[in-house]
Amino acid sequence: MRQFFSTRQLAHAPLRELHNGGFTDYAETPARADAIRAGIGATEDPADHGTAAIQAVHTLDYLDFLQAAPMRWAEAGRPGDVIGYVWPVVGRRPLTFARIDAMVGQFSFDAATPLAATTWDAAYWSAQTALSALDAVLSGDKAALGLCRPPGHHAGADYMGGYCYLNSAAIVAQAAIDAGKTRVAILDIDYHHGNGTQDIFYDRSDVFYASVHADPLTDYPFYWGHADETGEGEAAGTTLNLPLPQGATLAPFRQAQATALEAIAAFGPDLLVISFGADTWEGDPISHFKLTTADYAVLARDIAACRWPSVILTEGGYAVGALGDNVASFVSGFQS
Ligand code: OKP
Ligand code: ZN
Repeated sequence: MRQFFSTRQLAHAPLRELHNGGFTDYAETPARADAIRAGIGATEDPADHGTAAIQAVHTLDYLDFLQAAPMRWAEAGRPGDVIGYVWPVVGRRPLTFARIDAMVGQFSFDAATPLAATTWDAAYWSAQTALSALDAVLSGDKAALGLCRPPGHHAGADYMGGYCYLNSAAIVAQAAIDAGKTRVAILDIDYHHGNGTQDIFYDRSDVFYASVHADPLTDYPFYWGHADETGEGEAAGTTLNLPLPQGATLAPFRQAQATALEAIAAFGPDLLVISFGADTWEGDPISHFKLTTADYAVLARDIAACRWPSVILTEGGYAVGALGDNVASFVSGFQS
């Protein structure tokens, strides 16, 4: 399987995040990418596809914000990375702000996603990595892997959050549609619900979003990913959320994934995008499922058996010592 990664994705390296009331070491580290590379072996540099595919998903004012905010933060005399403290909960209106604190609240939904001068380039190349994996599949490969770090599935059309800035899975799904595919499915098997991906395609009947994740009543991102969120308007029924309780092992996870695959089969996709997070692993420091390294090969075989051309994109996974083996196990299951 062709695998893509750019070392430019490593420069984004926030030090601290606001976690459960205090600042802690940032969990989404460059070392995660190094660990995955050590596990999966050689990767190819992605091609530069430019910004068109990114602009097909994200708004221009949000993209401007991602690139300019670190400079504005420094101009405001603030130390460290851009981080918000106030959000427009009641409703977001398209107001234009000059003050950085108002801007960051307008374009984010949490305080766990620091933005530095290095972030844009890393997120840009993470998206290019995803687009190169799509190219491989569009040119006939059964599957390809994008080592997407920073991850993407919490980022919406005009907001960052959950360590995510550009939504690579959404960018790939939209690029596939723009390349002539008529129906694309996204299977999200990260521990956390991909609220950004869901939001981007919530009213789109040509993109099916299915997610297996920790119940948002107990786990981040809390406000999205509940079973009664199923899509809106003509897209009603094209979002499927399958929350599981903390402590879930392979058996319930595999069963939920099978439910998702059945729904995707009924939808009849031309292409599958997989948001794969290894934070479902039993030893993950911020998550609470109980999958083993060998379980990822089982899950991957179940998906591969459906025979949809598949673009695999990495999302979370914070047990750095096991991350390479976990991603390698998933890839091996796809190939066998
Ligand atoms: C990103 B991905 C709460 C901290 C929340 C954010 C988790 C983002 C996960 N105490 N941390 O889906 O792996
Ligand atoms: Zn996650």
